[in-house]
Formats: sequence, structure tokens, C-alpha cells
Amino acid sequence: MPRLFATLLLALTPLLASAEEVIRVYNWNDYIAPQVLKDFEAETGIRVEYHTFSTAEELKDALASGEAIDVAVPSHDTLPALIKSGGLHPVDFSLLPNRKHLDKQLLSTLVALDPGNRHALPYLWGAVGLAINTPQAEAAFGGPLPDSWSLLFDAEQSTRLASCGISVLDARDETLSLLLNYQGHSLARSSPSRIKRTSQVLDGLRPNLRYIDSERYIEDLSQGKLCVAMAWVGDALAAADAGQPVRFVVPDEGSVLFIDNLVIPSSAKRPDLAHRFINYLMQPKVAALITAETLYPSGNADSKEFLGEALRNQPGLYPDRDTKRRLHALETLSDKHGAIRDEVWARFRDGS
Ligand code: N2P
Repeated sequence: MPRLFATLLLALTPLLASAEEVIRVYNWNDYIAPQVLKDFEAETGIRVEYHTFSTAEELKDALASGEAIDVAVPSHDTLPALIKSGGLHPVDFSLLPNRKHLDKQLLSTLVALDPGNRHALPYLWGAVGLAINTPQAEAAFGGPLPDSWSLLFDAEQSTRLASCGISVLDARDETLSLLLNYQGHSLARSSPSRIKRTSQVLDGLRPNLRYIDSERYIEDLSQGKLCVAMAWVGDALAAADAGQPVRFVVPDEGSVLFIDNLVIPSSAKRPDLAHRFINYLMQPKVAALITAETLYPSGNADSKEFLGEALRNQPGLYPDRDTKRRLHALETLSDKHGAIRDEVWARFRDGS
């Protein structure tokens, strides 16, 4: 009785629709292979409502807003505050068999911030450095460039580069850590007055910048519209991949690295599905696909064998031993340091 069948189906449709399973995911921009989301949806029938953000503040605001988020990707330095405020669900290891593929070294770095590794699973990580379009930058600079943060933090040098386009990440912790490190200090251990004094250096840089932004620069670098950008490694490598003579440099003074983590916020409506999604992403093959697409090192040690020769050996993707020695993880700031950082940053970014 086809007619009755059709009527039945019609009557059932709203029920079927409401039974649809959905998770809401918040991730950094350009930080996944779109195919992975499609495959996950096709394999599980779970729909992913996928949102992106480009600054740590945006994620912080989204997490504080009370809106339901099932999976988010905060950086390691923000974990202690999130955990302390009860903002994260402890994960259930028994639902995450693929956890065994994660990088043990990253887990042991994280354990200091997340005791027992109960809340955070390393996803992608990497260094901050300079993306340099060498021919353009040398022409504007008038000769070879130093491998130094002085290109940004010495006003005489940034003035010479201004005409070919300089940008800085909209990343307050990274920028201020790098500047203080360039001056021989640590952001977390500097006195308030020392942190405030960085404003003088930033004031010298500001007029020479095209913008402070963590998303626009990806496309601009790839189109040869910027010659020097403070960059997260994958975004710089993407420009080289697009055919620009862009190299990624970790300057001689050293730099910071970040570990971004899959977490389940306490606002999650479906922690059960969040576990399924995270476990899916932790399959070595899937993790390799994500690294191949984003050009960020993976938190998944076993993904390496699926990367393919060229990517495994791509210079700059996984820092070599010498570069690693010059990298240190972004520090977690006390509330007091955070407040001064915000003040300096607002003046630099918004002129307020
Ligand atoms: C990629 C974003 C990198 C995230 N566009 C740095 N925490």
C-alpha cells in the first residue's frame, strides 16, 4: 500500500528529524581537513555544526557565554584556568581507545597543566616564527635579512620593510612573550613596569604594520601581498605550498610553541558524541590527513607513518633538533600578569 506508506513516512519525518544527532565544534580557522568532517558525518550520521575562531579571546568568550559547545580546541597555556573554573569535562579514557596513538612527549608536557591528562588531548601544535617572502623583503630591506625578531621589534628595520607589507598575529600572549624574549626576559616573570614598557617598542612597530590579524594573512602571504609576517607554522608553510618564495624562520633569539588540544567543555550537550568525534580524529590515518591539509605537526605520534615521504621530511613542519632547542612552550600567566598584558595589548591592537 504505497499511499499508506507515504503517509506514514510523512508523519514520521518530524520524529526522524528531531532524532538527528548533532555536535557543535569550535576550532581555529584553517585547522582541519574539510574531508574529515564529511567522512565523520557519513560514517556516523552525526552532523557537525562547525565554527571557527581566530583568537584565543574569541574562544574564551564563546566558552564563557554559556552556549553549548561539545568540542573545542584551546591552547595549552589556557588549560589551567579552564580546568580550575570547572569549564571542562574530564574525558572518559574508556571511550577513547585511539588515545594510545598520542605523542607521549606532548602528554608529559601537558600533564603539568592538566594533572593526569584528564581533560585535554593534543591535536596539533607548532612554532611561532616569521614567514618571509625573501625576494620582496630583501628588495625593500636593501639586502639580506637577519634571522631575527628585530625585523619587527626594531623600528628602524620595520620602517624599511613597511612598503612590502608586514603583519602581526592577533595573539597577545605570543606577541608579548616574543618581544620580552627578544629583550632577554620572560613575560610570566617580568615586573608590571617592564611589561608596560613594551608599549614603547610596539608604538614604533604599529605605523609600519598593514594589520594585526591571524586569518587575513594566510591568503595575503599566499598571494605575495605581505613580505614579513609573524606566523604560526602551518599558515606560513601553506603560502610556500601555494608557490610563493616564502620561508618559515624561527629566529636566532628563539620562539614560542603552542599545543592545541581537543577538549569537551562543561557546556557540552552531548559529551557522548563528543567522545566519538575526538576518538575519530585520533585515528592515525585521519590525523595524518589533517596534518597534510593544515601543515601543522600532529599531536598523534602514529600519524607520521601515514604522512608520506615528502611531508615527513618537509623542512620546518616538524622542527629539527637545533630549532627545538630554541623553542619553549607559551607560559601560563597569573591573573595579575594577564591584566597588564590585556592593557598593553588593547593599546597596541585597538589604539585604546
Ligand atoms: C591556524 C591556527 C593556529 C592556532 N590557523 C595556534 N594556536
